[in-house]
Amino acid sequence: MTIHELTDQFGIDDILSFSEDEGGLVNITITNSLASATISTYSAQVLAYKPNNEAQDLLFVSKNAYYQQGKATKGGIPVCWPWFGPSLVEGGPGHGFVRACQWDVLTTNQNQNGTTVVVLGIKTNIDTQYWPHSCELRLEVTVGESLNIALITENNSSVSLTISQAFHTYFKINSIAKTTVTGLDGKTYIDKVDDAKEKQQVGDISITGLTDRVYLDVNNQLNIHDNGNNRQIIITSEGSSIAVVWNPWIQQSVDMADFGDDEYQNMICVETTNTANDCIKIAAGSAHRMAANYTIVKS
Ligand code: TA6
Repeated sequence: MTIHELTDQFGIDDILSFSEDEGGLVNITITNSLASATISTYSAQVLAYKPNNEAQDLLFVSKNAYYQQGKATKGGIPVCWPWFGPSLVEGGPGHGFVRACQWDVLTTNQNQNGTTVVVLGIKTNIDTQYWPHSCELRLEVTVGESLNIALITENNSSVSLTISQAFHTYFKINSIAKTTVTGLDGKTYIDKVDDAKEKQQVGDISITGLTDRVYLDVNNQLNIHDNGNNRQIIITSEGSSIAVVWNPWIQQSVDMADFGDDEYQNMICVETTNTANDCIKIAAGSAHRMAANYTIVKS
């Protein structure tokens, strides 16, 4: 659809508009009485979100990020589906393929409580490269005093399907040295930077080097203490029992072309995920919903 058609059908006066970036990708901009946000219709990726009373964005996007057909954009909330991590299919992309796909705008809505809701969707079928199964995927984004995001997978095929997935969320922080993550004390994690050994978290998480951990059986609330910004980010989740914590630190930052060498200091990924012992088997005709809510509070 053209920008004109999208605006006619889904635009909301003074609140929700569509625009095209230099590479021709279409973004939705929301500015309501509670918050502002930018959502890419290419990749169904929230790229920015800021409540009106907040100075800093919730989300980090790399200054070197790609905004191109066929490439993932590093930052915001990438949607990893139908697999998290290395491809299950030979030649397929890491973290699934829908973060480099055009999605459809299904609905937009302005609620009386001031929140704005956008629903994006994508369908797969027998002809879909890497995933020849009939599925319908919907991403519901609610922009208000907090940001709410839900990913619904409907299995419309005649067999059960197993997926892994994630909101690979990049949070913007003032300084990694002044940041801790709480809510995972005592949890078992798979340490991906130490031969996938199982370890036990003791106390809060501070990042002092390359960190890539898959925390198992987590509680549904985690907190990022962004002390350099005098704020806390509260993450609540539904339909997921795994949290991934990632910071690329110095060398991995240098190795990634779409990431600035020093940017590891200003981001942390805390990801709401279904992977490891929480891959989801969806029976034929059934659906699964994974959701996350992000609230910023002053500290
Ligand atoms: O979620 C953490 C992780 O799987 C890391 O292992 C790291 O390599 C990263 O994601 C890769 O993300 P990217 O967006 O670069 O594909």
